[in-house]
Amino acid sequence: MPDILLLPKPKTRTERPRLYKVILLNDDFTPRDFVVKVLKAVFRMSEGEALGVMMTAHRKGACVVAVYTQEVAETKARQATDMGGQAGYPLAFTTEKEE
Ligand code: TYC
Repeated sequence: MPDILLLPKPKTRTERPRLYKVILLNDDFTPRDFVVKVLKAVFRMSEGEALGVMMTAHRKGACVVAVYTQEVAETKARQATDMGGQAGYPLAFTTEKEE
């Protein structure tokens, strides 16, 4: 018979971090190619991925861009929104907690 080591049951469980969606909102003023440029720069998307996300937001009003931990989601949403603001566009990204 092999010896077995009996370890005490851990008393606390490690919780998975809650995830947050970054959402791109449509507007009537930001040029399509500028939205694509921001998606590629901030979210490391390919041209094709960025075009798909931009067109979904354009047609439906909004599109989920990606999911991250809260800190990363809020930082990227702010960076992307600021890129629009600095170019004089109302481009907006928001974050929303995932259920
Ligand atoms: N609707 C904009 C236009 O027609 C393009 C656009 C797409 C802007 C998606 C924002 O999230 C957006 N120029």
